[in-house]
Amino acid sequence: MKKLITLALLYSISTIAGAATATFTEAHNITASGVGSVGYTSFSVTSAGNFRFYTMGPTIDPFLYLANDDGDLTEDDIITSDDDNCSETLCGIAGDFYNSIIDIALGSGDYILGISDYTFSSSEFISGINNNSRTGVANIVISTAGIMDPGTFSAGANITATPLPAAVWLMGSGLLGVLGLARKNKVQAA
Ligand SMILES: [Ca+2]
Ligand SMILES: [Ca+2]
Ligand SMILES: [Ca+2]
Repeated sequence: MKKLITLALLYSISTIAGAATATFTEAHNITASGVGSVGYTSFSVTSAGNFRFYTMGPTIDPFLYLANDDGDLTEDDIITSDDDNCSETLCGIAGDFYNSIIDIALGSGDYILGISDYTFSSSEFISGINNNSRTGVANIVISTAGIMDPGTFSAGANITATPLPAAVWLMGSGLLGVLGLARKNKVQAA
């Protein structure tokens, strides 16, 4: 699972009170089976607020999961999921079915979204492997336009989505490798 998480782009999101509502979109090419049959979008909330997550999948019937991202995706990380609750006005049609939407208040922390074609079980979300009858490009949209608690969200907020370059991941894993090597050498020298 760790491998899939590091393959996903990482976004840092902060809400700025009073700023305009913003959205960020990541496209996933949902394949019929194997790696690629589930799309993941990882993000961090740096400032607690209300968020909206929705799908735009014109050819698949999207199903969306939201989970805490502790680096090891397990069933107990799942916060919620949705299949068909997004209006066609907001999300468009989806493979003759409907898109998904999650409106929720989140505290600061790391999270992960997973999208695939219905049916999409929690164990398939965890494993990253689903067998899909519909395939194609589907978008996960992150927005601060969540309306779960409009009383505290009237001014809107701003998402600062900063995709972490792949080089940072490579550098990170390279650094871990160097550290591991250094430790190994130390043990051998001792
Ligand atoms: Ca976990
Ligand atoms: Ca759906
Ligand atoms: Ca499926």
